[in-house]
Amino acid sequence: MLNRPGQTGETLRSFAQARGRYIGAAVAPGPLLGEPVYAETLAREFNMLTPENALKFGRTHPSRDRYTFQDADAIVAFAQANGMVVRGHTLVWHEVLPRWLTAGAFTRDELLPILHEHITTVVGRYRGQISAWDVVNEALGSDGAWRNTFWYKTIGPEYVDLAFRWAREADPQARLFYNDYGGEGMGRKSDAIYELVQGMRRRGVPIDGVGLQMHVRLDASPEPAEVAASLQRLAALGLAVHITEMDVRIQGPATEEKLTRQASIYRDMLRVCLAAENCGAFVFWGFTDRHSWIPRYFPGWGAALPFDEAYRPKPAYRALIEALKTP
Ligand code: 9MR
Repeated sequence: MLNRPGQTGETLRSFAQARGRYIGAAVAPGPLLGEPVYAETLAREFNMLTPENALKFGRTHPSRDRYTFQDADAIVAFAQANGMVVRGHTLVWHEVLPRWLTAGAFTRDELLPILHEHITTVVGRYRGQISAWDVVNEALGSDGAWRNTFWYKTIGPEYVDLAFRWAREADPQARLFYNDYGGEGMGRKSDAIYELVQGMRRRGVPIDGVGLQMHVRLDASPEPAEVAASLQRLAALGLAVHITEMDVRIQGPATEEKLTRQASIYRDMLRVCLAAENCGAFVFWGFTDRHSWIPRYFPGWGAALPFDEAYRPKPAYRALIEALKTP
């Protein structure tokens, strides 16, 4: 039988805290306010939260002259009430953009002040309350080339540097991250991320770290040694790393055997992070299989998180605890 967590005071949160690391989860306001066990589990197990969607451009800035912060405020208030820190996700991305923006036919000269105002308003509102921001998300494609996004097409690659400078001005205390997927190990994407942030450091752009998303599959996850090497070369640039969106998706029925293999992947990745001084936070993209983006985006896949649909800890949970307990 699985141990009920919490009874012994041995939680992800307590062990992570003891090691001076953050352990976090992406959260949605619906279950946070509507399902007591969701909120209880979060408060018990995590010391960092990331709003999964509530801070995206289309959510906070639905029309040109109107901002909405209700959902993000609820998540930030919950974090504060429970002594947790918040990762802000995300200021500049090519998805979840409102129509007024994408259909506005704005010129470069018009778009720059719009982006500046957006960043100043959103970061400024949570100044001192959001400890780290994913300033730019997924600017590079899977092949490592610039993604030809809404922002890139109109502004050019300088949008990245500008976004970081504006975010720094709006909250000098917040740690600023470039966040992307598929660059956790070594290879083309990882090299492209490295080169991007290396160039930013050289140009004096205020970047503090890289977010490695870590959306992986049971049958395809990065080699721990490669992730270690990737963390190491980012450390050599003076950059922190956060694992920002980890999940391990399983195809078909989640048998005991698959759950055991999933647990090893979680354990291995957390160990690599713990072994690296610059890896300060390890965040899951959700925490319960009851609320996960995976089944919606990958039909036939699921069971990607450390708690099952009934909020019971899975083998992955115990493997994570074990990794945190092992010096
Ligand atoms: O999990 C998020 C899902 O609920 C949203 O519908 C989707 C679009 O906003 O974004 C998902 O989160 C993504 C994150 O913001 C950036 N990295 C990839 C995540 C999974 O698609």
